[in-house]
Amino acid sequence: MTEASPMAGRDALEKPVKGLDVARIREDFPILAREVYGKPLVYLDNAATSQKPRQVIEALVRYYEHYNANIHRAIHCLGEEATAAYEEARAKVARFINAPSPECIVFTRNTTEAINLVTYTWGRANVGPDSEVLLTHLEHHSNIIPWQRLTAEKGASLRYIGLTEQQTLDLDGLENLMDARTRILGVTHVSNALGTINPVQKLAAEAHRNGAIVLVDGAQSVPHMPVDVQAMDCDFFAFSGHKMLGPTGVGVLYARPELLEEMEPFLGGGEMIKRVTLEDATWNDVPWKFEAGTPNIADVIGLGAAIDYLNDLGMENVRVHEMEITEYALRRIRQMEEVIIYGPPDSADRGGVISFNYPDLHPHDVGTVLDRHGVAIRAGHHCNQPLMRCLGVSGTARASFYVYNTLEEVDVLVDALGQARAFFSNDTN
Ligand code: C6P
Repeated sequence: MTEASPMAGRDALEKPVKGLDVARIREDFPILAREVYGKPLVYLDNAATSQKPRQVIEALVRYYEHYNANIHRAIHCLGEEATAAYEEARAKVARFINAPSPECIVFTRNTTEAINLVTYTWGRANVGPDSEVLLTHLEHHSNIIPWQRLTAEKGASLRYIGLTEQQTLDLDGLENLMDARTRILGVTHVSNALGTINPVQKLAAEAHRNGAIVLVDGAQSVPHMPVDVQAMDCDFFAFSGHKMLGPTGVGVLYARPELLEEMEPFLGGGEMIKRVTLEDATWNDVPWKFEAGTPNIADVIGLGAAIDYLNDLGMENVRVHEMEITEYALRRIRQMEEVIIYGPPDSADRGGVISFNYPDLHPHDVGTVLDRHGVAIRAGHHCNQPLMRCLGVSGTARASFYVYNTLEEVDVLVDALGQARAFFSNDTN
């Protein structure tokens, strides 16, 4: 174990984090004041879910205390206020990802449900026995399982773009990866397991040249960098509010308007209809055609507050901050000779995610020791079992950063990693 002392490393590597006033930001997050096992909480599990600022929590409380009502149906004042706030949140989401209009935005429960909506509706109508669905080895299970189920049901084939040695997508001969049978390419914008940022714009252009459409899983990009779905030229784009300072229970599906128009509804019930007889029904306009039943009103409004918060910070600044934290963490962890780091070497090619392992320690054991030092990371397969198989490991330890993380917290992580090494070395001696 050759770990440098955390503070020595800090002196050698310190670089002021530009872009965000992190001390001020931290004051907005009540949970960051708590301790875990008597140590200050160092929350580095942001790829799983982010913490919530007071502004988002207060938006939820304000809704429940002042204008809690069902939407789109009440003719009273509370119902009108709730409807306006819900639809305003839709408009905020649309502006945040530069969608052409709020009608392109469907609220779901999460990224997973958004992708399932696509496979159940667009997929069932457009994928047949002669079709191929193309995914990548970097996909989260959410962007694998729904396609496995669809292609099995339809007798279609499922293919994957593999990885280079640098654990980026192997796009050599990209033009040969797709052909006229390829109906859709499903690709994650940023890998939750490795942090790899994929060239989604280039992939979308190639897919369109082959007559295929593109679904981008944006669960790990929208919270962390500016996203422009029109510039990306994707057809579907899915993400979750809870990873971007918003409440759990709200996800988003962006779709090109003409696709939403031609797609059948996902779930049936109230809200998604225009006219119902005992025999049949006609559908509501998009996007409400896809939002059956009472939606998650409070949490959608909470997501709107999260977007306000991120807009105030500026997504360019968020990205700069995370790159600096990630770069610093990569340099510090690289000083620990034994630790294997996965994913692209350069912080410019990755989001704020670092996956790593001690070759002889189980990531769960490392995570448990870190937890005792107040450091929350994720350990395991990160819902990427096929990718872990490609890497030849059962799992990794993963630190993931966000707007409130500091260089000092990276030092605590590195110190705790050293403690984990020492703890298990003693254990085996
Ligand atoms: N990844 C992680 O710890 P849901 O659960 O539907 O909000 O998000 C699913 C999902 C889809 N795609 C990507 C790229 C993701 O990272 C996630 C969620 C979390 O990495 C929980 S497994």
